[in-house]
Amino acid sequence: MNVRDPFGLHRKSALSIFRTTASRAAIDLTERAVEASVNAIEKSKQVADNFDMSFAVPKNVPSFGNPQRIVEDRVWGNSAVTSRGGRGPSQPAKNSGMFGEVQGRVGNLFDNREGLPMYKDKPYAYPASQRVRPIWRRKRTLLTALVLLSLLYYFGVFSQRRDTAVSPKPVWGWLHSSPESSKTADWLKRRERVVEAFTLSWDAYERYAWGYDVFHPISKKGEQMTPKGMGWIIVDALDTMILMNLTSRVAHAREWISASLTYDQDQDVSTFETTIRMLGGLLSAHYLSSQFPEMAPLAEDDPGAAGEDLYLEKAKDLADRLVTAFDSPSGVPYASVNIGKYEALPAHDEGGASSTAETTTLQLEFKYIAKLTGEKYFWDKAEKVMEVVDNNGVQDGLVPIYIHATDGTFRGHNIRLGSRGDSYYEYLIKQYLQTNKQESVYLEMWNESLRGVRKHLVTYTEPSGFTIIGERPNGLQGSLSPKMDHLVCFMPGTIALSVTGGLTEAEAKKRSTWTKQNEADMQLARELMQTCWATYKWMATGLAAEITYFNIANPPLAESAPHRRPTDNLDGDAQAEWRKDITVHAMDAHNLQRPETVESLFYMWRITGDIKYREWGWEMFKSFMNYTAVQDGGGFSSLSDANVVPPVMRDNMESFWLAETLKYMYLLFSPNDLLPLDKIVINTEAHPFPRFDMGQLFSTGWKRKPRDAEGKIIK
Ligand code: DMJ
Repeated sequence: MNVRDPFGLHRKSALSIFRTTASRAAIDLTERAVEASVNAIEKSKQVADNFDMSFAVPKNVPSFGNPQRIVEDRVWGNSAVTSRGGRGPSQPAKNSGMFGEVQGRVGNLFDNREGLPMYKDKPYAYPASQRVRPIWRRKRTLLTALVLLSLLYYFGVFSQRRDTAVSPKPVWGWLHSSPESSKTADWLKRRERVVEAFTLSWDAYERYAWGYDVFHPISKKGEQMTPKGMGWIIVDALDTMILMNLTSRVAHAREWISASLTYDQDQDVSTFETTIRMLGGLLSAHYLSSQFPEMAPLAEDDPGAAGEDLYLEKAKDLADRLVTAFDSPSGVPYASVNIGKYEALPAHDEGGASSTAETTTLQLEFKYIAKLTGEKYFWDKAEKVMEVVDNNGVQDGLVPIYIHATDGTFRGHNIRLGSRGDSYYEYLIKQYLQTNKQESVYLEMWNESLRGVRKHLVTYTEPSGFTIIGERPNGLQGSLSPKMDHLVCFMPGTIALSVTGGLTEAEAKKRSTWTKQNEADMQLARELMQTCWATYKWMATGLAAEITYFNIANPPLAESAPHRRPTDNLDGDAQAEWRKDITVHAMDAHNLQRPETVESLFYMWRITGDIKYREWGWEMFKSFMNYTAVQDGGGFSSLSDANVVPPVMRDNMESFWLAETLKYMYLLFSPNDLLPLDKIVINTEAHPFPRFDMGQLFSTGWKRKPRDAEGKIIK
């Protein structure tokens, strides 16, 4: 039962009441509605109780007499942010509505925010239950909503009986209207289409699987991953809703987090997935709601309000459980954690080794929570992993995809930028950016790796000359496999980000620091972006496969070799020459609604300003609308085969569809001052965090060992 909006979950009852006159059904349904109101009142009492619980003093509250805290207090006490009052008169009123008005101001807000608010500065003596309204107000809300609903009915807003009718897949008139040119396209209108897609998906989840971790949009069922659920979808999607200003949905999600989310569950969870999605989602919700109160404004989030630190309290609780993963002999985290028992567990396969990317894609999250809480152990443990990995002295910065938590050495020789390798590279450059470019060690490692990628993994396809990043399954001395996971498509955007640091290319070029290498790296980013786009265009649905193979020369062309370049226009018939370069195996033809290509399109648009990246994103979005929508208001599903029309549906909605894919679409069509790229860093699950200075408490606690030109350690 939904306290916020009783009609959200009891819509069927409410509709039927107003359709049927003087019938037994009407009486039954009226009774159900009354029962619903009573339940709502009961529930609100329970929620009130739970709110009390959730604002008990959190575990491991920092000691206020601790010297770390004194240093940080001084730093934060001086910051403009901590001294910021409540919402000022110039700020918009609650629910001020459409996006432009709210978000048009967001860019300017960055200018005045010099630091991060400090969680541990907050008093914990919150008054009890302030986030729950008195019951009489709940009743009034309920009655008002009933009256409104009846009016809507009589005005014909509900044209179908949603309780019984099986509605076909949604058909959007705009999908088939004549194409607009890039110049005349209304990008804000396109962005609204993205919001519509998001709300369709979210509302389906809310209706059919609320509180479940997994959503099957065709069978309209939910499933839990842990006994009481982890909020997998709710927490992952939360910051997208904040950005989209979907206030009532944010309120519902927040209420669930407050009342129902608990980590006291005897259950193993993935260290990596839980960190990037749940910890990342909570931290980013904390960031957006505390720094941008105009977005989806809720009184509970306001500075000084009882619920202000809800997301951060949950994040701290979760981080305390997850951090046990790092308690290995080497400091490299184990693959799983039993969150209820605070106990780490090695992987079940690969001799217990962890995935390299998984152990090195926790750092942004743990460093940010260290900064917010002043708890240095989060920082130290996350940072230690980087030292252990680097002390292996791999050739040319390219790491095998498994690593032993026991002794910190790599297992096997498989090198790739797809699964298990990808975000190791992503977090090198992002760690450098997160701390305002103060930790040059990560830039050095990123540059070494990018040189290694060019030298060992980049080649060109035949006959058209697409640039690809292949794999070395048997190490750098083995052959190059011309296989690219969709996951690799984070690279074009990340390369561009590394070149400009988040500035536009035009701005970066004006700086005296601009080099020929920067030029070459931007060119590589552009070429890879086109390749990723080609993997979409090649498919019958216009949606890329999970894995794509390419036709390459034997031996493969070196990155520096002269080569053809594909045409920019990838339209055309089935016989078009560029199609010969690509193969998709039947077993790889699924599309999991993954974000990496639109993520890169977003970075490429922001950095280069080339409108074609926005257009490609729009085309991709239309393909998702055309081919992944499901019947009866179920939202959207991933596909088991994206290379046939109609596609074979998979009956699963990935949480990153809401957290990442639609968020990047939304940002791609938004004005560029919404989350300026040179002020934030976005985690691998698309959760934005602020950049910050390390301050007096934090520093880089390790140095690279001396190494030769290939990156091997000099003994
Ligand atoms: C997401 O969970 C993250 O982007 C991760 O880094 C890779 N895989 C998925 C999306 O494809």
